Amino acid sequence: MTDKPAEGVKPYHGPAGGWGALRAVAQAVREQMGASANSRALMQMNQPEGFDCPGCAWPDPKHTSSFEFCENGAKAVSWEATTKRVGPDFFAQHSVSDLWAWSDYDLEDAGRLTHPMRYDAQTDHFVPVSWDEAFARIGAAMQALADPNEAEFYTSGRASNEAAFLYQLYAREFGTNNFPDCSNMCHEATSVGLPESIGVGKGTVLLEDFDHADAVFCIGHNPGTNHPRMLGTLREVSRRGKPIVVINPLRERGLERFQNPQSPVEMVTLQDTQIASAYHLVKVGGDVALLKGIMKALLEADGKDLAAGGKGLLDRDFIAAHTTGFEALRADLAAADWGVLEARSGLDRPAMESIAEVYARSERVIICYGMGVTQHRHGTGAVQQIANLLMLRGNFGREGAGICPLRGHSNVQGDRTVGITELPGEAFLARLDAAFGITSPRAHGHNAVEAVAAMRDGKAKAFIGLGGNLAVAMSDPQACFVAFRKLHLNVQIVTKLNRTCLLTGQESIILPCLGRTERDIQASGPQSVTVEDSMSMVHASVGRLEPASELLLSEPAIVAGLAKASLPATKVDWDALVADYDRIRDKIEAVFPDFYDYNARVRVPGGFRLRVGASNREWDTPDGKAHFLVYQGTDEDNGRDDTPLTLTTIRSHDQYNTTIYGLNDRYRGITGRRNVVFANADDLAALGLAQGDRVDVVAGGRVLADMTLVAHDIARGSVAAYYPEANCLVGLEDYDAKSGTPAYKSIPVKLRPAEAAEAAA
Ligand SMILES: Nc1nc2c(c(=O)[nH]1)N[C@H]1C(S)=C(S)[C@@H](COP(=O)(O)OP(=O)(O)OC[C@H]3O[C@@H](n4cnc5c(=O)[nH]c(N)nc54)[C@H](O)[C@@H]3O)O[C@H]1N2
Ligand SMILES: Nc1nc2c(c(=O)[nH]1)N[C@H]1C(S)=C(S)[C@@H](COP(=O)(O)OP(=O)(O)OC[C@H]3O[C@@H](n4cnc5c(=O)[nH]c(N)nc54)[C@H](O)[C@@H]3O)O[C@H]1N2
Ligand SMILES: [Mo]
Repeated sequence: MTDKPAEGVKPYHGPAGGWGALRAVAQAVREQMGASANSRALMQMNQPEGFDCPGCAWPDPKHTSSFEFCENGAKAVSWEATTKRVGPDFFAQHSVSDLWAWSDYDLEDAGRLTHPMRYDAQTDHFVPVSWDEAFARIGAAMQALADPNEAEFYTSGRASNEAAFLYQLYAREFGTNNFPDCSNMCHEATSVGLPESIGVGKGTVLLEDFDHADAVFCIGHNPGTNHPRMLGTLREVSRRGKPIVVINPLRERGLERFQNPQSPVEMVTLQDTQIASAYHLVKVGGDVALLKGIMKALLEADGKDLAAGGKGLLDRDFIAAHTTGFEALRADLAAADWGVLEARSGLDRPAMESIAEVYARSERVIICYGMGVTQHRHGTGAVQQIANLLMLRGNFGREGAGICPLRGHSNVQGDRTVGITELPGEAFLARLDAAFGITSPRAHGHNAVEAVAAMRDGKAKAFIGLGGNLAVAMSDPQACFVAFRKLHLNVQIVTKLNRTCLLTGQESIILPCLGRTERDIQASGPQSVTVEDSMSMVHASVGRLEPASELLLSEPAIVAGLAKASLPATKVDWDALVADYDRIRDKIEAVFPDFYDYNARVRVPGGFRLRVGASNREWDTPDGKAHFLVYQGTDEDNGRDDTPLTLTTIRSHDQYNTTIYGLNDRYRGITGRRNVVFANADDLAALGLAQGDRVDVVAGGRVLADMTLVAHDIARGSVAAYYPEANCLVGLEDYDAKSGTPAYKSIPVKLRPAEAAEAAA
């Protein structure tokens, strides 16, 4: 079969970054902000006195003096600082049924929400409502619940520490630990897996460590799109001549070549920098097998070195002094069969040996990883194999070495730190109770999957979303839609309209809030909020733009309003806390001792770092040691006989999770469309298919209909499609049993000619 040209598909051969990135920023700014004064906002991003970029959680260089350019940060800001507005007129014009037919892109592109709105079922329109009435209606519905555990308190990771802390206080005083959180769909495998391994569920490196690393491994993340400022860091590693080993089923442009928009020389001379020194196309879902193969090769090489009279390749002092479980790991690796590891990982033994060789010869190694590792049925196991690999050579707690999970939302890590968790520990709850004179519930609550299941089963009746778009982000949108429509109360605290807002139940209310970029003035004057990045650095963020509407309230103010209305006998002085966010920070400090001198330390430019024990070889585990942990077998998804292909879901270059900025995916050569499936040309040939063919993607009884095939540089046996469109292929029950993370990136599928295309023919 020969490949047909497919509309909107043309391979991209340039570097990431460069003039293409600058052009894309100019276009985003023009479309969303016009010539408005808000364009200045871009220049205040990630400055000591400015606001924290809502784009990602990659840290800022210590002494940010000049604006650090980032295409996708600029898109995120212009999307929030848009001049388009969605107010009462908009809702009078469009019924909810009409809006439901709009695309996710069109819904958010309509602009910033300006008024609190409530759903009127008689007319099928959202109608304006005063803040007082909105709070009163919500309070009445919350008080009408038979049991506080019928309420779900969802958080998306943009909420500041201050907003998130008040939110968890509200929910716990109300009486539940139901905290479904975007983290449950993201790095939960890290939050659950790393504490068992090293005693802390966070990364252990600082940005400065990249200046000292002798090798960097990048497993399952796509920084050119999702953490663009990280490419500047990787570029420096590459220019120091240090290897960067990439493990990813797709050849991602940003991990191959980068033209730094910060470098006048590269921009003017059109030179670029090579990023990956070796690029291994692992099979989708094959990371556990690959990591085991690398460790097996390392142990074999170590044995040979010892036999030849060498010192061996392991850090035996570290293993003896700091760890348990080494012998069990060694036995598991010895028993692993090379043939199985090769089949499951898609890489041959020499490839795995070559990775082990780079690892063994590098004194100091950092391993970075993202969603390609966590979103599998074995996500926690894969994270723990990364920790094992690092421990074998003592790559924890020294300069230039450690583990670096790439966090998603700009404050997803901070939200967790200040108490957004469905599994709270007793010590924390006791301190919270003492600080406020309340009695928090002790029973553990729902995570994201459990929350949707409870709503579907009629056990949860109220949902409050502090940001996010859960019904679209979660697995199985059809099940989510049914679940949300059963609610007695659906409250969405958001900046823009999205599909979850349109899932109306008995009482449905949209509460518009200030964004990061905007001024937040309370009784005591202008306020700052604080956030924690991927490297546990806490710093302040101050918005300076004119709010999108004078009716907007800040997230802390909205949470306080909800709490007062839902809890007539509340013990908390909500108004005093909201009047001056320093008081919220004082309370955070009272509950979390790591935040000592919070208000003073956060006023130092650059902020401060929270303690991460493992960064100092202090293991906060029950026995005070780090643990090698065995993963039995390889994984259950790959190489199933009946499903020849495994589908992974990925982000395009023009989206922020469920927010679709545009229809292009520049580095993957896609223009003007998202309904494509990337596949290996040899797999297509073997299946009698070709690029340009229209297919249905089938996973059991689930179908993603009428997609166009694109031949791509992707591992054999692997196919990829965009999130969230492909979420209909993932069942609510498809998740990692240890962490609850949905298996968005290991979906066994088959392809068949599209029924729509056949019907048309
Ligand atoms: N511009 C922009 N920035 C963002 C976001 C956004 O949507 N847009 N989202 C934010 C959020 S919440 C998050 S969590 C992060 C996400 O950042 P990433 O973790 O980079 O997210 P993904 O696009 O899901 O892609 C992960 C990468 O994993 C690879 N991959 C897929 N399956 C596998 C596998 O089985 N094994 C391996 N080794 N690799 C695999 C894919 O090819 C892709 O390159 O980015 C954050 N930043
Ligand atoms: N198939 C598949 N599914 C996935 C993933 C995947 O890789 N594949 N990734 C998962 C991951 S990593 C994540 S994190 C989730 C994301 O899940 P969510 O966090 O629920 O989704 P977002 O798309 O980030 O939320 C976007 C909405 O947030 C609101 N918003 C934006 N800024 C603000 C703000 O400042 N304040 C408030 N209150 N609201 C704001 C806007 O109204 C916008 O519509 O999706 C998960 N789903
Ligand atoms: Mo995420």
